[in-house]
Amino acid sequence: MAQRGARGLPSSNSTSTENKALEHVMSNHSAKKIHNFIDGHYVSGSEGKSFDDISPVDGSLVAVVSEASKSDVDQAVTAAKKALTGPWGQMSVSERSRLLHAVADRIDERFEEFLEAEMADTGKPRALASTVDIPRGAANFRIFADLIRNEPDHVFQQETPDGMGALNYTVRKPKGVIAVISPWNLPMLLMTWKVAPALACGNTIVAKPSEDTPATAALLGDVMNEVGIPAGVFNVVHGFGPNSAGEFLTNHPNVDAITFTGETRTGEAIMKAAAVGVRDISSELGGKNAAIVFADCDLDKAVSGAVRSSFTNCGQVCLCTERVYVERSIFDEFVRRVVEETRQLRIGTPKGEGTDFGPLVSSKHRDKVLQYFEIAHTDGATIHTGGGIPDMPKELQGGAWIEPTIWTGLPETSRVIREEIFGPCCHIQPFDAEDEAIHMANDTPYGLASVIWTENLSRAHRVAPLLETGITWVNTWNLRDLRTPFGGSKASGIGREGGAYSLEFYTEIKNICIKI
Ligand code: NAD
Ligand code: 6OD
Repeated sequence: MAQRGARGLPSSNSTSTENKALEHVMSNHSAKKIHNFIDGHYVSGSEGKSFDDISPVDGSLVAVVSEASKSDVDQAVTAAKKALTGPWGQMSVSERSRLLHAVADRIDERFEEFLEAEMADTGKPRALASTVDIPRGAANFRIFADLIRNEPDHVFQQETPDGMGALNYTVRKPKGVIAVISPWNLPMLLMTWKVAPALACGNTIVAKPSEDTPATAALLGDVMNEVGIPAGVFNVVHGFGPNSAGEFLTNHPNVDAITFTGETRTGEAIMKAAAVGVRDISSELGGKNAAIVFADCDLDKAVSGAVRSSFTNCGQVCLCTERVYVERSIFDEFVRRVVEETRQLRIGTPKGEGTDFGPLVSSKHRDKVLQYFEIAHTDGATIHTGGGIPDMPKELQGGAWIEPTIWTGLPETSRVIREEIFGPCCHIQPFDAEDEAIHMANDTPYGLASVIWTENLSRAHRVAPLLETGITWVNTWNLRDLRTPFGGSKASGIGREGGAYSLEFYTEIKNICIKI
């Protein structure tokens, strides 16, 4: 958990810190520092404030992070604005694309550093971060570097009364300075999911990573410098949301558009900020995702799929399944087998032998999740496995450890079923009819993702479109093709990103009409 002001009294040492790689890159020495990255330089906060980045594994200090003041955020936005008209603004699409490929290549070359940084901040298992988070960071740059070179403009031949006609054609222009606000659950993956298309489209960026996970964003600044992205094109400010860097950034009048991933309530606050000046916003928000398991499923696949979709990253993926609806004839067997498989998850440290389940991101988040464990108990849930804090060795007891937890027997009205928990838990409910399952799956304010397990193709085609979510997976979970639209319905967000859909958000399309 990031601790505000833990060592945060203003100090006189608020001077600019030139690019001293060792200072911000993770090392084995204590008192690592993470600075803001503004106009191509690492700088401490001008008010000298900082906060602690705490390890979720054992509660130790990972780094001390410089908190950006209002004036630092202003400097970052000013640098980004200026960079729009510098070499970056003049650069050809192919040169931009080449630079983004170079960023991806450099992430690959510095893979271990990114991996260490991500594991230190999040506590997630090496097996996960090394196959998902960091490779996806590089992949995000590659896909948009290629896409921008291949996206066609549109031409409309128009008939006119004089018979001569007119030619309309579209051109794409960058939107300008983009504020990228990202969460802690997949820090590198989700930040680059927005940074890469924004840069591909020629925008400049001020990114504000989560206060809990600042390290990979900080490293990315160094990579940008190494490959020759001009100063000011990519900036990073660290801090919190309200009355801190997040709010200073989204309220800044020279920010042209805001792209946000995080909680629905934060999304509402940011939408209000975006309304001033009529700025565009893309928001990827919370979820309360359902899976429907039909009796005609492949049970082996459905059982391991459900375990994966509920417990990957300790349940901290916005796409994770917290509600599972199972056809009554297979309910008992499904519950028994899911519980059996869940009990085999190996809880441990990121580098521990065979670890596939780490801690939550922070003690603060664990307190929130444990409150729902309490509510489940009060509302009469049957706890099949988990339900509390696991016994951990003494040296890890300061960490945010929690047990993967499975419940049955709750009413659909329980807060455990209605609200996003964002932890390693799921509730399994029986159903008798297809319509009933669809109704229960849709009976939520959220609409991010859903999963169907069935071997009946007609049923899959019939049910999938009826689920009110941005994506429905059939017989799989979290299989991502980066060209496809990604986003949520209802309270899970506004807009779609991914492939050409990202270009819609990150460019201003202009029509040019030439009378012949
Ligand atoms: P959060 O909303 O608390 O914080 C996200 C970011 O917003 C952080 O960087 C935070 O500092 C910043 N922030 C907070 N208040 C702000 C404000 N008033 N103005 C500007 N910035 C502000 O979310 P979190 O706890 O970091 O992440 C977990 C949430 O994110 C869950 O709800 C999860 O479902 C959601 N999420 C959604 C997706 C998606 O693609 N739909 C992906 C990942 C996470
Ligand atoms: O895979 C992605 O592109 C994406 N945006 C995933 C979001 C995961 C939420 O935690």
